[in-house]
Amino acid sequence: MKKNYFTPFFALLVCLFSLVNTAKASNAISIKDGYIKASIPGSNITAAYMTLVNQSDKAITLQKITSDISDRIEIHEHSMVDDMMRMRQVEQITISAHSSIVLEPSGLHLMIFSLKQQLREDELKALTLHFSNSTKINIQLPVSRYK
Ligand SMILES: [Cu+2]
Repeated sequence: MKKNYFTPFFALLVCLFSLVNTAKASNAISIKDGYIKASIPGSNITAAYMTLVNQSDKAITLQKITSDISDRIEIHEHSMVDDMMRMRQVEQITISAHSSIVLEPSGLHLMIFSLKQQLREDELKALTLHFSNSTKINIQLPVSRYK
């Protein structure tokens, strides 16, 4: 019986290609100045902030955030409505080519709901950022004091 060499070879090619692709994609994005606010005792909600830098010549979209610390992390935006600070969920954040977007306390932020444990100052917590083109980036963010 003739063996089918094509399928495993093709699978290997796909694997190699996706490895190269991932490496390229993660060079395209870098995360700076990230931190998670320590949670206030008794509260299971907090927020994370960071600067998303897109060094590539294509727009990249942050679509989802996952982590062991919570099953519900949303992208939110603060805005002033009738002199009141409001918060609304946004589905995704698109970072244009060669530009960056800042997530900060007065603007866009990651809202972390249903924390599975209290987050204390100086801990490091892992988040996975899921971007368009199936790119995933794992980051470690320091927990800093709540203000
Ligand atoms: Cu929020």
